[in-house]
Amino acid sequence: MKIDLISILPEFFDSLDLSLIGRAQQDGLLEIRRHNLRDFTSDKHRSVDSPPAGGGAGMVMKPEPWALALEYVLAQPGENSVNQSATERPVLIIPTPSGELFTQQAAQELSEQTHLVFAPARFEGIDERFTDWASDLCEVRRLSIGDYVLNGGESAVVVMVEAITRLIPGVIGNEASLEEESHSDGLLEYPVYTKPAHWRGQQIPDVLLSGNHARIEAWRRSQAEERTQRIRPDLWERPQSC
Ligand code: 6GU
Repeated sequence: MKIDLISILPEFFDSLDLSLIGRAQQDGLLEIRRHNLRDFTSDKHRSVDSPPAGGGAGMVMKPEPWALALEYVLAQPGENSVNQSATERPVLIIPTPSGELFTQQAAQELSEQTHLVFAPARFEGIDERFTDWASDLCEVRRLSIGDYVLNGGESAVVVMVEAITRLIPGVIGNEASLEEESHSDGLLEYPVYTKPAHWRGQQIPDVLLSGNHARIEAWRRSQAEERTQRIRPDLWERPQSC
């Protein structure tokens, strides 16, 4: 998978070179490229924002630097082993608190794509005409990571890239763990324990020491269901995927 990140703060994404995502890049499973939006300006001050049409507080990002940056990343060929199908449209992700909710299902869908471009805005957002213009070149998705407001979309990009790329085969070492974690089956994950069996006056539930795998599985399922009903009744009421 090829991922382009366009921002006025490209250093924000340095954490993506660490740990499993860093390794996946070294292994050629993933190619993450960062671009400074200001490189696509032509004025002396490299300005990317301007006051909102119609007045009001804050500043709005001008569409032209974004359009030039998007044209640039779409014209770049992928490197060696990171292949891209010519038929598949790239997906442009615009992080915004006014977008649709980024869920595990969205992460799964996006993990099956070959080329993602992220356009995180600062200030009050990007001129809406950029989105309309870009939809001729890409599939555009406006996504929010939750019902709260961040100073800019960069931290949301780090969250989304991590959630998406860990679903690419080979990125995390232990693929089986993907099936058991929270949200993969529409439920929150069951509680987990490790040795020692007695710790500061608390014990591991007996069933986990029984060696009876069917009983252990049934116990975990009922714990996951109980936890989901108690902590996230909204998830419980939604139809479950498995
Ligand atoms: Cl994607 N961006 C910003 N700025 N705030 C957010 C968000 C995104 N998702 C939730 N809040």
